[in-house]
Amino acid sequence: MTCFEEVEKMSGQHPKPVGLVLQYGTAGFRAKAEQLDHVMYRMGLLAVLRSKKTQSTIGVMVTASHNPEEDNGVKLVDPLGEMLAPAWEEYATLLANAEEQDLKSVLTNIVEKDSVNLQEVARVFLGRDTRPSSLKLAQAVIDGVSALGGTYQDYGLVSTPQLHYMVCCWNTKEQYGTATVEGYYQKLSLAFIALTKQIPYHPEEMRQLNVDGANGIGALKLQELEPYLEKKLLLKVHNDGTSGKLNYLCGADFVKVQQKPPQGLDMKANERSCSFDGDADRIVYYYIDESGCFHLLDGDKIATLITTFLKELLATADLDLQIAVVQTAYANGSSTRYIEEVMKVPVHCVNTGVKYLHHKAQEFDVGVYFEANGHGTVLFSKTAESKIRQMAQDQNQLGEKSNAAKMLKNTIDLINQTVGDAISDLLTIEAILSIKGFTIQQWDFIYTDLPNRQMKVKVSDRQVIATVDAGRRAVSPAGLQQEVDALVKKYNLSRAFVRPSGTEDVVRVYAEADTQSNADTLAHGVSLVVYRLAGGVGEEPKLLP
Ligand code: G16
Repeated sequence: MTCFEEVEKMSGQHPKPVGLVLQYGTAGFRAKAEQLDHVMYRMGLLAVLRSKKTQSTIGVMVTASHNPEEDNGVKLVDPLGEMLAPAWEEYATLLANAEEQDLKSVLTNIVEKDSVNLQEVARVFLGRDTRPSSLKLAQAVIDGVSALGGTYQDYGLVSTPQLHYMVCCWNTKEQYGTATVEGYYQKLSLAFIALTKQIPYHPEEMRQLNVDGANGIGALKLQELEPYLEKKLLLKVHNDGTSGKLNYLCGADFVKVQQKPPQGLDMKANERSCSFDGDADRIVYYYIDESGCFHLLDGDKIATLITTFLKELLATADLDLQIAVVQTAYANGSSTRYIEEVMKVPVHCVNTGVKYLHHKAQEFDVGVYFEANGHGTVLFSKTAESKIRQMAQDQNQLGEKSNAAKMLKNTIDLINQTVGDAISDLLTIEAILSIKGFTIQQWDFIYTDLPNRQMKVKVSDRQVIATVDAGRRAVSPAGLQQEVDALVKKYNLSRAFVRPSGTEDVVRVYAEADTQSNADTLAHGVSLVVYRLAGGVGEEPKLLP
């Protein structure tokens, strides 16, 4: 029996719902959990082929991240912990949508087109989030891996960035770190403690941080991490999954989009708080001031803080390394202006999706990338990393210069360079605030966000909207962009765009303007245009009360 015969035999246990068509979107497949069994099985197959092709271990993460608990999804992780290569995203889509009888020929085509040697061994690392559906779907992935003769290691409940980290560790023969969850905690906590070692213990209230775990995996993993932190940081984890529902009225996406605190977190004025998303790859910070006003510090503010810190250290260490920031269309206009004009750091705008930001950031010695939604990290080129490590070890370097190099080295070890990681970002931000002696208010005051609003519009087929210019201009349906432009002209400091989501069945609308009321009215006006010209379904979009 050939290996594909076993695949076909097993595939009967993972039937594809008739007529269902899915696409490998912004971050893998996302759909209602009950529609995904066949996709998981087939992604197990694809991971085996990818592993044979790259002669490396491949990661498969069962998660729908920020989506509602009823959804699920899958993200594939390439050898160095990056997102799956674009050509293989296409294979993933073809495989997921193949009818039962065509499965063998789709697999054969991939093998031939990419010259996959089926005799190679294959190894897959598997992880899952806390959704009730994830265990069963992870079993479907295992069935796929086994049907094609691959081996697997099941890490069970892990955050998405932990799985990325472990794939990278394993494939670099543990040069990047030890490929275990404990190895991850050890590496990050050692770097955090080393980075903050010159700072005396701050009073308890300054070391305390409220964390909204979105009732997901991040809450569990933070509780495991805390003992490693030697009380340098005191984490108060809320929405830890013991009672509430995943991502429901909580989590980074809720806080960012709604611009209000999550439920289940009782904050005192000026207390530092943050939210993770469902698979702990995003983080946003916030606080409430004495007058009860909510202040959000999103991915743009995080990018600004980290870039300021790194730029100062590079200058002190006298290291001539090129630093740049990568953002998307959702970046607040004030942040882009501040980074370019005040900090004099170049900013690049790319399509939404961490895979695009990551790729762009690889072009620089130090590439800081963050989406406004809190998804991001820092990449150091090989040259930058070796220059920094060399200087940090150099016994002849003294004083400020040597100290700066050591801090840069510890930052490299603290940052998860494989992908945006809420836990690693949290520790980096906390270390920087502590070193700089910044309160969250001082961080917030670096620049003032332009008021903005995001809305979602339901349409019958969101693919009727096509965009260019990093998602900032719509080229179809006809007339849509002209109407958006006309609305934007009515307001000061205004900007708006629409794009189809790659993770939810909606069209996203973003608007910013000089006042909150103008941003809200503009977003509403644009939503109505989308509803009218792009086949809106259900109720017309409403202006926020
Ligand atoms: C994913 C991607 C992010 C993207 C977000 C929303 O996040 O990893 O890069 O910004 O989806 O994408 P879209 O606007 O296309 O729906 P997550 O945290 O859900 O994996």
